[in-house]
Amino acid sequence: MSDCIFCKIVNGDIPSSKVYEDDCVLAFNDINPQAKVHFLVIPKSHIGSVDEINESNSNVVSHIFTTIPKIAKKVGLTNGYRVITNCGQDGCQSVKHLHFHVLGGEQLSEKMA
Ligand code: DGP
Repeated sequence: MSDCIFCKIVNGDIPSSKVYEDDCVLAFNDINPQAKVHFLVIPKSHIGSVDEINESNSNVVSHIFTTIPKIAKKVGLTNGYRVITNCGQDGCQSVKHLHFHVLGGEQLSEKMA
């Protein structure tokens, strides 16, 4: 998607602080961190949100969730972390490219909403 910020990060048109990359997944530090450690994990192929996950693209989502614990270990999240994805307007999704926030590095709030 030519007008998608995260597709531009995948393509290298916008710089990012990468924490992990493979053939189908990219993880990079959030520009506006909400915790001591806050990175985003995205599929390289454009999926708009959780609402667009289906039988034909869910393999990359599965891959993301097997990759997150490996990245978490790599960046030192040994005491737990939180994984969040915002979806659509009510979910306050600002970037319309599926992404999973991984937050940690400190005790997080019990509140999620
Ligand atoms: P969400 O509200 O769930 O759509 O979160 C989008 C996140 O993306 C938000 O925490 C800030 C982050 N973000 C937006 N633009 C950029 C960018 O250009 N670079 C990086 N590293 N993060 C970005």
